[in-house]
This record gives sequence, structure tokens and C-alpha cells, in this order.
Amino acid sequence: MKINVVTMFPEYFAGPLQVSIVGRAIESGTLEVELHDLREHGVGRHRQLDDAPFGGGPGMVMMVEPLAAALEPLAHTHRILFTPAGEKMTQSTLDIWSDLEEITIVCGRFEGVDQRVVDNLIDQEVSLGDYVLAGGEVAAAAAIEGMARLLPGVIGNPESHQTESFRDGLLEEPVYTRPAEFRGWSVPEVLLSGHHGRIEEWRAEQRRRRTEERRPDLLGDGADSDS
Ligand code: JCQ
Repeated sequence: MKINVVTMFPEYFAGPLQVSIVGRAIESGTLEVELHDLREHGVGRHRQLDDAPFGGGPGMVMMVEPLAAALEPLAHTHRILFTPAGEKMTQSTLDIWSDLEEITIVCGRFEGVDQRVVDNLIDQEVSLGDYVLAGGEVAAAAAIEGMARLLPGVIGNPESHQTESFRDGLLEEPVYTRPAEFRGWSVPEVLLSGHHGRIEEWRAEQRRRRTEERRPDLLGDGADSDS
């Protein structure tokens, strides 16, 4: 798949696009990421990207002209804006996006984006969570990584997708590896028992308890759950 990223800070992505799963997905040609520098479409001699809000108030607003210029050639793609005011990005959001041929992620900044951009050039407003970042770049990097690992052939073991967080809509159980004892901190006896029935029973119980305690919202009618 191809992911376009529209950003004031393309240099932010140098690290995230090189490393680990995303780095390998790009290396192998499974994933293509094209960075679009918004500054190239800045207005006037100062290549301005933001301006004061009509009606007054604090902060600055991302201007319509640069975003329109950047997004018009990308009208054939699914265009996403990261903003704290969006719907929350979940595993099912990433599942859907990772099946698309080409998407575009716009990294918002300042107090927001001129609403005419949103109304006419954006298909979906999405949030990483209920907190405010300085810009959408961190959210874009998270989305890229979340999609990359779902692309065919990117993760060696195709079963490992399912065998992890959000299987059955529950949190994962705790895991351990050698040594069986370290500084007196021991591994739960049942995991060393070789008794596969009891081990799976223990794991199921741990998933249930963890979810109840940390994420009771995942246990309800599914209305608020993420997978
Ligand atoms: C994304 N959760 C938080 C900050 C305004 C489009 O307008 C704005 C975008 C940002 C950057 O994104 C976030 C964010 N998900 O802060 C302010």
C-alpha cells in the first residue's frame, strides 16, 4: 500500500520510517511512504502556513491555500486528518486502512485547521487519544506502524497478529521467559508445569482479570470496545 503524509515537518519521519517493522516493510516494497512538505505550498515570500483566526481568539489556524494545494493531487486517496477532535483510532480503524490501496495522512498543528479544508478535502478526522499533542506527526507515525505490521508478509509469523492484544476483545495475559527465578522473583508455577490444559486455563483467567481491572469498558456490550 501507499501512505502519503502531509506535514510541516517531514524530517520528523526520518527515524520512524527506517527502523524495525516499518523500515523492513518499506525496504521490501510492501509499503511506500511519500512525505509531502507543506512548506512548499506556503503563501507569499515567507511561505506562510498559519494565520490568526477570524473572530479573534488565541493561537493560529492552518491556512486553506497550502493544504488545498497539497491535497488536490491526492483527491483519489482516503484523506485522514489527525486532530484531538476526531473519532478515536482503534485496531479496527487500522484493519480497515491497511486494506486500502492508498491513503493520505494530514498532520494538523496550531489551534486547528481552517474548517473549509475539513469540509471539502478531508474524509475522516481521527484522534490518537484524549490528549493534546503539538502536532499530528506522532499520531501519523503510530498509524503508519500500526498499518505496516498488518500488511501481508511484513510480520514473519502470520498467527502472531491474532495471538496478541485484543484477541477476543481482551487484554493479553502476562508472559515470562528464562530464568525461572531471578532475585527471588519467580515465574508462576503453572507455566513450568507442562500441563497445557491448566496453562491455557490460567492464561484465560489472567486475561479476564486484567481486563476487568484495567479496561472494564472492553467487557460491556461492545459499544465502546475497540476490536
Ligand atoms: C491527535 N490526539 C491528539 C493539535 C490541533 C488539526 O488540529 C490540531 C491537531 C493537533 C495534533 O494532533 C493531536 C492529537 N490525536 O494533538 C492541535
